[in-house]
Amino acid sequence: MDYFKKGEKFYITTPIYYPSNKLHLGNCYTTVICDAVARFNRNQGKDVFFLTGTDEHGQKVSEAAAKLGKTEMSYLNEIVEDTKTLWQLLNISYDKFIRTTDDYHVFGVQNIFKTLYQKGFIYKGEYKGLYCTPCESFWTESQLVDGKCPDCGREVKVQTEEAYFFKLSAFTDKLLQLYKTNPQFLQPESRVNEMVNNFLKPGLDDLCVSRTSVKWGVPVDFDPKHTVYVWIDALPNYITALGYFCNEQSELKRFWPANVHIIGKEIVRFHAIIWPAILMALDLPLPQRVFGHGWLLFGGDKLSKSKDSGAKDCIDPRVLVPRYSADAIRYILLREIPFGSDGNYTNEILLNRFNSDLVNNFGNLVSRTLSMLKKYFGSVIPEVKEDNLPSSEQLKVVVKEETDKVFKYMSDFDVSNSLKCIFNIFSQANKYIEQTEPWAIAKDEGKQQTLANVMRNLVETIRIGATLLQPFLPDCSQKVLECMSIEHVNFSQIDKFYLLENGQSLPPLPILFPRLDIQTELEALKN
Ligand code: ME8
Repeated sequence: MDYFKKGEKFYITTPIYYPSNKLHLGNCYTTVICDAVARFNRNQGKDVFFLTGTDEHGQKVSEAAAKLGKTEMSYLNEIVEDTKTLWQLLNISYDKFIRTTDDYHVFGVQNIFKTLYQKGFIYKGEYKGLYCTPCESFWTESQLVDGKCPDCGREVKVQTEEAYFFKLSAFTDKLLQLYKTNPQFLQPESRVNEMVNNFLKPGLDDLCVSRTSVKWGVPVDFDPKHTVYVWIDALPNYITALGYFCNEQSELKRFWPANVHIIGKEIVRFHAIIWPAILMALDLPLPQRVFGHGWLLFGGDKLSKSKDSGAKDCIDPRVLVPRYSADAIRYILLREIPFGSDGNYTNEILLNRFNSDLVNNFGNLVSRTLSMLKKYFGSVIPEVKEDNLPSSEQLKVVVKEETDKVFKYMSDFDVSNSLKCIFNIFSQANKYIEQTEPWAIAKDEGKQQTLANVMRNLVETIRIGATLLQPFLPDCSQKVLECMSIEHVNFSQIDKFYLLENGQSLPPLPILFPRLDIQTELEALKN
C-alpha cells in the first residue's frame, strides 16, 4: 500500500456558492468533504490546491441586494465576509477563494467567450422564453406557479430576445465516447446512467449563454449589451482561478486538469456535460473526476437558500460550531451521510453521535489511556518487549487492516466509510483495555513488562488513529498528536506500529469532548 506520494499534484474544488442568501449546513457539507479530502492528500505528501469561492452574478443577487437597499457589491461583500468567517469557523484549509466578480475571472470569462465565438462554437440566435414584464425575468415552464410568475403571481408571456448560444449539440457523440472510455469520470456510478440515458442519448440542445435582460453579469466585450449567462461564467472559475488567460504558466500548468470537482447531485449535469464540452471546445484536458454527492435533508426536505435554511438557528453552523466545536460538526457531516446518498440531519443525531462516538469512544480511550499511563508509568512511554498476548496481535491486525481500508476509501473520496474505519480502530483499542484489564495486571508485581506492553500498544494505536483522524477532525487530533510531540502530521510512517520514543513523556490532556445532556441541549436548540 502506497501511503505517501510525495510531489504528486492534487487539485480539488467545491462548487462556487451563490451568495443569494447566507450559506447553510448543506453548503458546509460539500466544503467540509473537500477539506477532509484536501487535508488527507496533503498528509500523503502531495502538492495540493484546494479551491472554493462564490458565484456572484445574475438577477437573484441584484434582487437580494435591492431588497436590502444595497448595491450589489456592498451586499456581496457582506455575504462573502460571512462565508469566509464560516469557513474559518469550520477549519476549512482552502488555498484560494475565487469571486466571479474578481477582475482576473471577468477577464478570463470574456476571453473564453470570445475564443469560443471565434472558433465557431458560439453563435448569435434568439432566446424564446416565458417573460414577466414587471419582474423583468424569464422563467421556464416548470418554474411557473399555477402558470404565473413565481415571484409576483402575474401573467407571463412568450417573448424572444437576441442571445448567443453555445453549440452543445456538437458534443453529444464526444461525450458519449467519454462515458464509454472513461466510466470513472463521473461518480457515483449511478449518475452515469442518468447522464447517458436522460441527456446524451436523446441528443443535446444548444445552450443559451448570454442575456440582454440581465444587467448584473460579465459583459460580452465584443457585444456589450449582452452579459454572459450563468454556467459559462461559473464553470470556468476552475481554470481562471489558476490563471487561465492571465498567467497560464503558473498554477494552470501545475494543477490543471483537476483531480476532482466535488458537487451536489443537482448540478452534476452542468459539470458532467456542459463543462467537459466547454473544455473540449477550448482544447483543454478534462477533469479526472466529477463526484456528485447526495443532499442533507432536514425534516425530509433539502436544505436550501431559497427556504432560508441558513437563518434557522437550530441548524445554523454559526450557532452549532461555537456550541459543540468545529470537529463535532465536521464529524456529523462527514460520518452520518452515506457518501453519494441523501442523509437526514437532526440535532438528535448530532448529539447522540457526539456522546457515543466522540465522548465514549475516542475521548474516553484517550483520557483513560493517559491517566493509566500517568498512574502506572508517571506519564512516560514504556519500552515494549516480548509481547506475546494474542489480544495485542489482534489489535495490530485491526489497526493495519482499518488503516488500509481508510486509504482505499479515500481514493474514492468516501469520507463516511473512512471515518467508520478510524473509529473501528478506537473501538478495538477500547476492547483491548477490557480484554487486558491493565488495572488487574498492575496489581501483579511480576507482570510489569506485560503492563508496559499494553500501555505502549494503546499509546501507539492512539497515535495512528489520531494521525488518520487529523484530516477529518483537525482540532482534537492535533491536541493528541501535539501531546506526543508530533508537530508536522503526515502519513509517511503510518504503517509503523512502534514509532514513539521509549521514555518520552506524555503530558495530561484536558477533556477532548465533554459529555452532553441531550434533553438540555435539545431544549436550548429549539427555534
Ligand atoms: O449551484 N445538501 O450554487 P449553490 C448537500 N453557483 N449539499 C448541498 C445542499 C444540501 N441540502 N444544498 C446545497 C450553485 N448544497 C452554483 C454552482 S459551480 C461552477 C456553480 C451544496 O449556492 C451542493 O454542493 O446553489 C450544491 O451543489 C451546492 O451547495 C450548490 O450551491
